[in-house]
Amino acid sequence: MKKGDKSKKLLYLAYDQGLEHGPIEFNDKNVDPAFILKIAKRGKYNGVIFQKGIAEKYKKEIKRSKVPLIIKLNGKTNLYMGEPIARQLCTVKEALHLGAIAVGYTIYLGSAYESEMMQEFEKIEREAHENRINVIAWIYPRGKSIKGRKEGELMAYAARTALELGADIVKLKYNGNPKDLRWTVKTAGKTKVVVAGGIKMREKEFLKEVKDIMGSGAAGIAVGRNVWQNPNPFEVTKKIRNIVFG
Ligand code: FBP
Repeated sequence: MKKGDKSKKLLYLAYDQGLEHGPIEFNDKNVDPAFILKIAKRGKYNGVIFQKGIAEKYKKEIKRSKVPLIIKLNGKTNLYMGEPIARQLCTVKEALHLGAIAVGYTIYLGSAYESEMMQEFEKIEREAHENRINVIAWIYPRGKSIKGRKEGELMAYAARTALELGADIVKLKYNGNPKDLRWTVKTAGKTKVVVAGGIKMREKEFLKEVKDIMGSGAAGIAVGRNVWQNPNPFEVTKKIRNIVFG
């Protein structure tokens, strides 16, 4: 991806929910990372997002599929309680070794541990850029401090934080308001905005949301559950592609 080129559209397939939410979200088919790779390959996704463990264990399948690999460098389970923090679990060096074309890292904006995550992110970013790979910042406002703050404002704050920190791409959650997202994209400057898919919704509603997201100037989406929980992941991918690249 050319730095600062906001015109290139992006479609990523996220599959780190096994760690973040647990296998409760999977069925007999989508529990298998090899099936996810099939969706990503056939759907010509710009990248599939895995944690290090899956990237290691399915190295052969990933290589064979030729799907660009993005490794999420930090994470946590949803059993953890307290102020949100996700620490680094994989290094940039390991990700490069596994063939990653980009790395991702979550910062819980507003958390009592925000500064720790920002500092870890900064080190990762420096190493990634030295090695000429992109860094995607998942920026999710969370924790006690954000209570009472407007979602739209926080979304724009997340985007601006990503720009200030030097992320190439920011992945954030959409508040459902296209006007707020338009402003968010502006605040991100040369950092590209991709929107997370969120909890599984009716296909029609989800596609409408993707239209709004793209209409607001976002670079694309990084979707998980709304694709691999869909009974027809290949079909819904085609529809999403038509909106994102169409
Ligand atoms: P979905 O499209 O399934 O929502 O995935 C996007 C994502 O950012 C994943 O990468 C991650 O596992 C999950 O959402 C985290 O969601 P949350 O922190 O809200 O539980």
